[in-house]
Amino acid sequence: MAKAKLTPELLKEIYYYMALSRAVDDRMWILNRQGRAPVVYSSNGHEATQVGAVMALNRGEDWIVPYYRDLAMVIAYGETPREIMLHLLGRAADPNSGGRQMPAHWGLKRRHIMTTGSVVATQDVHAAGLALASKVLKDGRVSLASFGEGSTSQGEFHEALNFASVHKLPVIFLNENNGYAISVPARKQMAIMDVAARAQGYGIPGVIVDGNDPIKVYEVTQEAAERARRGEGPTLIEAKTYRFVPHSSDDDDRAYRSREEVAEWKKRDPVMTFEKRLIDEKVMTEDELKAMQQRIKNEVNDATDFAEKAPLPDPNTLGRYVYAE
Ligand SMILES: Cc1ncc(C[n+]2csc(CCOP(=O)(O)OP(=O)(O)O)c2C)c(N)n1
Ligand SMILES: [Mg+2]
Repeated sequence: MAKAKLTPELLKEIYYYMALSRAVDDRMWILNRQGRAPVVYSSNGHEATQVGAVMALNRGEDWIVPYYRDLAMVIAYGETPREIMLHLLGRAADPNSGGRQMPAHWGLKRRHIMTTGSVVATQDVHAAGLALASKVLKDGRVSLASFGEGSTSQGEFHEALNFASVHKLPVIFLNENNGYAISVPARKQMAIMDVAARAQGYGIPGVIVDGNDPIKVYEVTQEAAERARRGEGPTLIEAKTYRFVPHSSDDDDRAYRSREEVAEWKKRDPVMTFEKRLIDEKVMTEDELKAMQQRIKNEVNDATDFAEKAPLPDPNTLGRYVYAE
């Protein structure tokens, strides 16, 4: 793939996906608090990392193996707000799992989004496997696995990096380091400061990037994708970011982090800072921005209404996707 230029169109598209994801996310929390959605996992705060990264891929062709936190990533990869809401509300037409999986277990064949496993870090070995297939098939595809810093203490993370580096597989390991694994701070999770340092053990590049800047994430991912396509093997990217909301709608983060810490990070809210930058650098006018925000509002309302009216799965189909028919 030729190196894509950071055109105004691309910058606007990046902002659009970030803002759309934030709006979908906010709506999901409201539905949960109203008792209409069972549980919510947010990408709130991670939008720059997730959107910046996948915009540097050949979207819908390359494979992504996301984790529960990746709402903004799957939206930027082509999963529509309607499909997201069908999944959240467990409707029969949910393309992720036909309403079987709990929310935030992504999987969309049409867009090459691999099914999410609940067991953290298994996505790393899945991405390595997909990359091995691409190497054998010579299909030119890159795979990307994303994961939290807590999961890099799991064996699968290390197995995946080792296997991928030995076989020089076209895979990108994207760590979204938000400093916490539910309530466990990173300093209690690992004896080093940076996840990226773990790349040294496998002889591959370990790159640290500001995860609240979508352009920086875009650039390092583009470089990693080019390296992968040249047959030079994997890259570990560590995007330093923060989640603004509790781990899930069932968590209370006041128990383990101060309000001051959250407020400090919020000054660098990726959606707000990128919006300001596009206005300051005259990529967008205030009117254009307002029109885009209105379009987003309409999309979220449409998706919510659509999914709420959609039928639940027929109980007679309970065994589908589990047993052969
Ligand atoms: C192997 C395994 N252990 C524990 C869990 C329960 N669990 C789900 S998410 C999570 C925290 C993961 O934190 P991190 O990897 O930092 O990702 P974040 O949620 O912060 O993005 C844990 C412990 C799990 N799903 N799988
Ligand atoms: Mg984390």
